Amino acid sequence: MATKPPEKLPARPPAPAVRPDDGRGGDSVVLERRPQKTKPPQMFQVVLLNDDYTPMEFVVVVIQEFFNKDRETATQIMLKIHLDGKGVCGVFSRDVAATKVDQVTEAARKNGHPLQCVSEPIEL
Ligand code: TYC
Repeated sequence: MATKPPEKLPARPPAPAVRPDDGRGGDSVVLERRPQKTKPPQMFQVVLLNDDYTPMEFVVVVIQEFFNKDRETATQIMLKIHLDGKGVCGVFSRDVAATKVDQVTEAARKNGHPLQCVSEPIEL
């Protein structure tokens, strides 16, 4: 036996009242600028020191190989170190800087040169 369709549809909940935008920003979203919490990581410059014994050519090759400089730039950096006593070869994160120091020191030692390489935190 078929059921009779209801005579009246059930009452719908009333539509939410939508007020026209009054232009006063009542519903607008405000994005607040929060002070940045994470500081950028400390960076380190890798520095070569001058000495009286390491050949200029060896220093130029080291700067080319480990700091990815072209020959001209590497020569300029080497000459600056030779004249000023030290020079920056690159700026890196802590771990990468430490690896560069190890690689350069090992290459110098293997070749019998006293070349010294250090890393220094960059002050802000
Ligand atoms: N002073 C060295 C020389 O006259 C050259 C040199 C340059 C050495 C840079 C070290 O980091 C250095 N042979």
